[in-house]
Amino acid sequence: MSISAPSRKKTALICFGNEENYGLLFVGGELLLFNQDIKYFDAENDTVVEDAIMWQPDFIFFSPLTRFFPPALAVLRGIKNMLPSVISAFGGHHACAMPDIIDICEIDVVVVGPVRGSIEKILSGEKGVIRTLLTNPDDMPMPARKEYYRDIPRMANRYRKFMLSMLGCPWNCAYCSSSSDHLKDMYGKDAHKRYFLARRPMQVIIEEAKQILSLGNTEEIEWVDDDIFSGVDIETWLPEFVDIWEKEIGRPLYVSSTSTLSLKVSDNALATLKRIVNCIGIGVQAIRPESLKLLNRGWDNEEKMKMAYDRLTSFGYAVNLQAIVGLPVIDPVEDALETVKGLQRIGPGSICSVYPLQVYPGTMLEKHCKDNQLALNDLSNGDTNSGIPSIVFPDSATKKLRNICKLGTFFVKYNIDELWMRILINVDFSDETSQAISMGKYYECVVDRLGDKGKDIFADIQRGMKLVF
Ligand code: B12
Repeated sequence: MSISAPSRKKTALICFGNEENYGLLFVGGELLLFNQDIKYFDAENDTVVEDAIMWQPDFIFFSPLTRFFPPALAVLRGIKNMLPSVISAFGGHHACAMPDIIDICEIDVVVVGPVRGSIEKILSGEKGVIRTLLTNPDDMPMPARKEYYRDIPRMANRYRKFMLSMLGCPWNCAYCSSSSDHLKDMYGKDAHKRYFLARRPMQVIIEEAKQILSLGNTEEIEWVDDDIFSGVDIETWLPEFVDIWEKEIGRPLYVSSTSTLSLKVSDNALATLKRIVNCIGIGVQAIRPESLKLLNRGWDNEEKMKMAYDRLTSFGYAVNLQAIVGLPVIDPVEDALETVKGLQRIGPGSICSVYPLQVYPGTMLEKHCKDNQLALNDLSNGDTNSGIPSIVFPDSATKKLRNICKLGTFFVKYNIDELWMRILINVDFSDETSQAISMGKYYECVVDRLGDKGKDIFADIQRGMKLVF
């Protein structure tokens, strides 16, 4: 891409959380194409505001998920207080679903859509909501990982990195910000197909992976396509991808799918993919048919989930079953226990993760909660690791649901009897125990995927991150 060079300015990119801020890496990459000076700042450091001010940026860019929006505002206000002329811009999932955040006086620009097409406008002083065009995924720059790791070195040696080939999802789950209807509402049906359901070019993906390997220690890559088996080209794309990945990258992948598509994909594609994948996450989400319907997953059922689990394990895959509890039903705790018992039937002894339902802006569930006047819990901040569901339930139910999220991995892996599940979900865990359980859960997942190596990696993780529990 050739770009006429605007004058060189300084942009601070503010990163939240313990994981790579993938979207903001692309934004940095785009700024580099405009020959801009960029620096990433780690908002997990208490000194982030002072650090950013000291660098005297002209622009500050944010890409917070909903969970990080309040802390992002606090950092923004701290910086603007000392540098009132700095221009702030927001993008990413939360900003795209809530462009009205432009009414917050410290926010100067909100970008709805890909970064491509926005930078020239921001640099030339345009303010307000900037809507960019969705062309196709070729329009993505190379992520600025070199600069990101230079500025936030703790991320360079994180054992797991993230990559994707497809930006959107063919499914339409009620709780998800990347559900197809949500994206179609925002950008239109054609743009959804052209941009979100198409793939980034293979050589670009491989170049990105090579860059990751050259910049730090990486033990696995989480391939964050919402459903690895989606795409009309899947039967030709997968074998080509596996061949190149195996030859040129060689790191194991952790991928995600659904029962439907892992039953539909051919034996050949499944056997081929196994060469580079060590674990597949399968979204079970709920067991009761009416709960699945509420999540807009009426197309799924326990029989299909079981068949998919058996098929995947017969090809040698480790499977991580995933479920959501805290649904807006009359008896959320019973619903959750039925889900856990379903996980035990589908994958006895399997690794699983049980998450509390979070209600994100722009989703069908958000509308459902508004329409049905369901109150949302202030203590739930959009982070599933907190274990607290978004919807307000009586305190005793919230506690049990939180315990089900904490103990779900243990209940399923060790096939705990219902009697004991019912006893254990009543316990009041101290913070210390709660953290120990979260660590135990994390340990089981990492070791399940990476074997003995996972034990060393887990020790590193414990040293390098603040765990949310
Ligand atoms: C990759 C991914 C992850 C990775 C990396 C997360 C990260 N911090 O980057 C992992 C697996 C760690 C992860 C974890 C979580 N995730 Co996640 N994740 C995704 C996924 C699959 C892809 C997002 C992505 O990177 N896309 C590719 C990039 C390039 O696209 P993008 O972010 O939209 O950015 C483009 C534009 O928006 C624009 N842009 C973005 N920011 C900015 C800023 C400026 C200034 C400008 C100009 C432009 C711009 O430029 C980019 C390139 O065009 C999405 C689902 C999906 N398919 O979208 C969920 C998703 C983003 N995750 C989600 C959630 C909730 C989480 C968690 C909070 C879950 C939890 N555990 O509680 C955690 C948070 C962890 C953390 N500490 O950050 C939600 C977010 C919903 C919301 N409204 O907040 C999503 C949409 C899935 C869902 N359930 O709805 N996630």
